[in-house]
Amino acid sequence: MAMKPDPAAPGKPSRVFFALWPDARVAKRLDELGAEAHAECAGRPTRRETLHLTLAFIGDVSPQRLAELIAVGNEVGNDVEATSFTLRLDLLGSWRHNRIVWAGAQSCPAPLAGLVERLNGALEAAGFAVERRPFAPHVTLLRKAQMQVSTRCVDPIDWPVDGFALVESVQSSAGAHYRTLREWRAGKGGEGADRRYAGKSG
Ligand code: 2AM
Repeated sequence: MAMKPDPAAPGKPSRVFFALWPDARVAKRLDELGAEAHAECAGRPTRRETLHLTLAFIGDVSPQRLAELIAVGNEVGNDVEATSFTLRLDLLGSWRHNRIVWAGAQSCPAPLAGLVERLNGALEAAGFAVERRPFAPHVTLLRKAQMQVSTRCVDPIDWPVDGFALVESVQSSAGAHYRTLREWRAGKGGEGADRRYAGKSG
C-alpha cells in the first residue's frame, strides 16, 4: 500500500513570500474598505489579521533554503532607512482573471519600488526564480468576487511602513493562515534588522 505523505515530516516545503504587514489601524481601515467592497461585489473577504501586501512571492521552498531567504532579508533589511516610508492606498479595483478585489495606490512610492527591486535582485543572486511582471502593489480585499469594480479613488489610507517580513502561508479548509518567520524593522532591535518574532497566524 502506498504511504501517505506525513504533513508533519521534516523536509516538508514551505510556501513563502516577503510582505508588508499593516499595523492595527491600517488593517482596520482596509477591513472597512473590504466590507464596502464586499457589499458591492460579494466574494470572500480577507480576514483582517491576514491583510498584507506581497513584495515578492517565492512559493514552495525546502527548509534548507529558508536560511538563504533569511540571508536575502538580512541583506535588504540592513538598509533600514530604505524600508521606512509612507504608502498611500487610495484606489479600489479588481482583476477579472483571478476575481480579486484590491486596494492599491495611484502612485507607488520610490522606496517601495526600490525595496521590491532589491529583494528581487538578492533573490535572483541567490538562485530563486523572481517575478518578471511589473510590480503592482495591492492588498487583496476579496477573493472569488462575483462582481468587478471599475478602478476608482477612495479615501486615502496612509500606511506608515517601517519594515517587512518573510511569511509562510499555510493552506487549510478555512483558508490561508500566515506565520511570520522573520521580520526586519527600522528603528527597532538595535541595528534594525533581523528581529525574530514568535509568529502570527490568522
Ligand atoms: P494575491 O493577494 O494577489 O493573491 C500569499 O499567497 C501571497 O502571495 C498573496 O498575497 C498572493 O497575492 C501572493 N501570490 C500567491 N501566488 C502568487 C504567484 N504565483 N505569483 C505572485 N504572487 C502570488
